[in-house]
Amino acid sequence: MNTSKGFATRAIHHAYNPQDNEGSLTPPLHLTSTFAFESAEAGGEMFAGERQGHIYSRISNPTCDLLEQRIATLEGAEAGLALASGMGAITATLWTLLSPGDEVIVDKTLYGCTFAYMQHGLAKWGVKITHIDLTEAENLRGAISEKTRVVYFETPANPNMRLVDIAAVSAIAHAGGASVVVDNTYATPYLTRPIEHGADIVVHSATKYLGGHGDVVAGLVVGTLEQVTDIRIVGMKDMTGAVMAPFNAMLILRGLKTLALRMDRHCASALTVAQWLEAHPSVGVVHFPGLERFPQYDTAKRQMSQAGAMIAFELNGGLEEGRAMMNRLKLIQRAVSLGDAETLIQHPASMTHSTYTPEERAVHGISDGLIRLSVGLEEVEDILADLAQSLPMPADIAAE
Ligand code: 3LM
Repeated sequence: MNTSKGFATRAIHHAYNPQDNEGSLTPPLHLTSTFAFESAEAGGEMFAGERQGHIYSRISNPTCDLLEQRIATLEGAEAGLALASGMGAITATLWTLLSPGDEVIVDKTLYGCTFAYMQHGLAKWGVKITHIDLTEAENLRGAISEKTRVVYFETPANPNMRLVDIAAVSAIAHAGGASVVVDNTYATPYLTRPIEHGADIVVHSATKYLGGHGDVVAGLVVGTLEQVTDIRIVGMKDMTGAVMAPFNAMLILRGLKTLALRMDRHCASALTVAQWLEAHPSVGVVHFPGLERFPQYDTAKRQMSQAGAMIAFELNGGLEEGRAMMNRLKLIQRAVSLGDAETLIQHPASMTHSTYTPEERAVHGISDGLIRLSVGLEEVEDILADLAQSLPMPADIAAE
């Protein structure tokens, strides 16, 4: 692992030398499903794990392999794995780590499909899912038992921006014999590297900031070589088949080259937008780790190099006013997903988190009035102008 060079340099160069490929500056795209063995014996040895090499692209592929090495170095991990989607990464990981009778302790808030996978999927196969408030790491001490195999959380959490102290939770989880899996989609390794804080495995929806251009669905996992090999062979190859297409690996490799540059711009604009929203008379609460009033501002300072570019907020007029505001937007696009060049807005309760029942949303801290904004790469003045023309002023509300 070459960690002597800086983050942006490794995102561009790590593990590739053009001279190994006839000078081709861009790494080759290996569009192949299968690989020819030099001899019958060599093929047999590869299947037996006695010889290195590619066998079939549901197990490994050289283009995906380069991406796997890049994400591993950026996260400070030993090894990486490329999968078909973020959900492919999460499910392949958990199908590998868990058996019936095991328990997973998860934070109160999760992305909607991760919540559905756990509640409707894993639970059906005899895995106990226990939600606790992991924003207070000490809560884990009372909840963990010898059945707890995995502690799982997102930080910041989708959609309400809760932060989990990775180091504090990891220390308690490890003392209790559990592994820590962190979904680092919102922060990206540019802002937070969970393994440096003690986590064991990191999962990503690479569909978001890592790809960065809204043109590909993809997922990644990093951990030790042993963990990643298990997830590759059990979770990816056999249990889900959720393998990344080599072309998609190229798109993510391209995205990674500008990750640092894009994140700096995303984060600077989001801070401006969050401060502007906080000062707006129609806006109630703004959830953004870069605001001093954010309840976990100190955790953010310790764990994130910048506050990210996702903002959740509520209007004083609640859901009805929020929907009307979303419909008045002209530049900002009404769409789920995040981390794209375009600024995106969505309503979690009816969209990304509609996999929760209304009662579950109430328990898990996802209010009906919450609106989620993914601040894009446009000129921040244009983003603010669109928000300004769409947000009601108190006088408008009084007149309605
Ligand atoms: C979304 N999120 O709009 P894919 N982990 C996190 C995520 O936000 C997501 C995944 C995993 C959204 C997608 S909602 C229908 C659209 C924190 C995805 C899953 O499988 O690559 O989509 O990742 O919040």
